[in-house]
Amino acid sequence: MPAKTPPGLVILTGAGISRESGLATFRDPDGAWAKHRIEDVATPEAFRRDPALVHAFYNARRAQLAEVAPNAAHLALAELERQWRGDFLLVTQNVDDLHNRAGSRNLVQMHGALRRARCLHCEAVHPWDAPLSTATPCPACAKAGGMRPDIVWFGEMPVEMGRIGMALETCGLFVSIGTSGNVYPAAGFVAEVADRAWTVELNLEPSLGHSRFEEARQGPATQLVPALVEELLSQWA
Ligand code: BV8
Repeated sequence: MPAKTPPGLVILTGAGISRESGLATFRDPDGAWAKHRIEDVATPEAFRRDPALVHAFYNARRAQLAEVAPNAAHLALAELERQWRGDFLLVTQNVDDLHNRAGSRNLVQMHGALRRARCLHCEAVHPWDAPLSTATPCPACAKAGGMRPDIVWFGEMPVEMGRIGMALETCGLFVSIGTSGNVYPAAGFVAEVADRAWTVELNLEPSLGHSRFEEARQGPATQLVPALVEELLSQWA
């Protein structure tokens, strides 16, 4: 009797999964936004108003990536993807590169990536590790003044929403990890799949949307995620 094909699996992660790697979350008391209001650094208007402040905010976070590494939660998700025999998609709200470095491949960074820059003059996108400023010339069109982080700010459309929508359409398992459930459209995914998928939230504390999940487990990601991966793989080996 062939083993049953596992259901489609969609995993959503937020800043909480990177916390134990040493990256600040957004809304925790010591979070990245404790020092800045969202309106001052993560909107197109903020960038037009004070590009130097916005560049400084992202330059600091980009530079920090060189000092951190994926943790046990990131690595467990990469292992789950390698062994999962059904459809698998990892959707992250995070702009750090820790899932990429952990080996995740079926990965969508729906809010963009710190290690990419985009030119407002010619729309070219470039891998980017250096600091950005208004003086930075675009490697493609050579014009300065238009280089911005390739990050989705508030009021901007998240990327690959079609691919995410298709995965949500057919998933039977939805796992949310390390997100407060503040930001849409990501915070709305659980409601989209509730009628057809088993839904579980792994978070340090109950998120805003915890009651929408069939199960909510509290604890640090580096403990809860490897345990859930082991559970899923033994259930669907
Ligand atoms: C859009 C890039 C439409 C920047 C980010 C009213 C209602 C509904 C929606 C809206 C509304 N008003 C405005 C909106 C839309 C808006 C929105 O949702 N606003 C919120 C604030 C209400 N959304 C948008 O604008 C989105 N775009 O809607 O477009 C559209 C349609 C057509 C055409 C054009 C546009 C775009 C949103 C993207 C914004 N960019 N990031 C940057 O990174 O600097 S969002 C930002 O928040 C980050 O990506 C972050 O990941 C994300 C979500 O935060 P979390 O990841 O959840 O982080 P947080 O700190 O909040 O929570 C961490 C959690 O981890 C906590 O619960 C904590 O307990 C837990 N934790 C901590 N340690 C651990 C842990 N868990 C486990 N283990 C641990 N060790």
